Amino acid sequence: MELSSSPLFRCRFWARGRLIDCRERPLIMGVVNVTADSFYDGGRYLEPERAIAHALELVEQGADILDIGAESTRPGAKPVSEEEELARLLPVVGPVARRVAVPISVDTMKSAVAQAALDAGASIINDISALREDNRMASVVARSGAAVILMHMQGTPLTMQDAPQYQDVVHEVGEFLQERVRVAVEAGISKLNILLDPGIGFGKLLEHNLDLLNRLTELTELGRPLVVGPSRKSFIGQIVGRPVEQREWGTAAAVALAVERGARVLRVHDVAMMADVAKVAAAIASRNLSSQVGR
Ligand code: HH2
Repeated sequence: MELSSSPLFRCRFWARGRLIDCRERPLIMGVVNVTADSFYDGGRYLEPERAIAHALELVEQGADILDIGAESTRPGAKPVSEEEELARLLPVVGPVARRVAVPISVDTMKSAVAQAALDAGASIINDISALREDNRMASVVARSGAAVILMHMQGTPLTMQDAPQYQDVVHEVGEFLQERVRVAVEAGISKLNILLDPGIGFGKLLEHNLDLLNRLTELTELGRPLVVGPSRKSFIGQIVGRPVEQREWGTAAAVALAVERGARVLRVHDVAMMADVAKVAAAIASRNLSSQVGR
């Protein structure tokens, strides 16, 4: 992995002319799933009014960014058509964008959906395929000046949990993300608009998720802000033996340690709770950092 000269916890990115700074504290990205089948909140916010109300509530609770998605990517999920994704997203993104000041991210792998969401006021594209699924995505992002989250995933949501394999998961995820940054920059996306995500639960066994979180600091060497999304995922269920509705405490542990190891954007369902968890973890971790760099 190529080492970057950027300081350990540096975190700044541009999203359509807006500089978003997460050096002082990590940012909380609140999840809004306008889906029927998401693994935790599927079906709850499929109606636009409910999704909009939920988005506004998450901002009230302290979300720094909203991530709105209309296609579940849980293991085994079936892809949603472009028409369906647009029909779910568009009645939500515009009205939310007009009513909140926080940046809106859209979780999509389709360039036409990304373009429509940007037109409706989104400024971050969260592409879990890291620009591999749709070859027009890079140019849509580049032209708009949006920020983009490039996430690691082995396989596709339909098959990714069948038999994930790695020699050294942290090294391989790092190499992959570095290569995707290169591709994005070559397509005209500024490096300053890129965020990176190890893709917790995407083609990974328990041990892989644990290694990624445990050695997250190594990925900070890529020199871009790290997004981490452990919220209520099945690796937590495997450890605590609890169903998805009862995984908030396990999520809190993952969020705290991810922050301590350099995550700067935490993608979570439970915004109020995780905002406090992240703040306390960051306050403790920054004392560490101060003594290391002599600030
Ligand atoms: N996780 C999910 C979806 N999108 N995007 C990024 N960048 N990182 C993640 O870890 C991530 C993501 C899965 O969570 P959720 O949206 O709650 O579930 P579903 O895919 O079933 O809608």
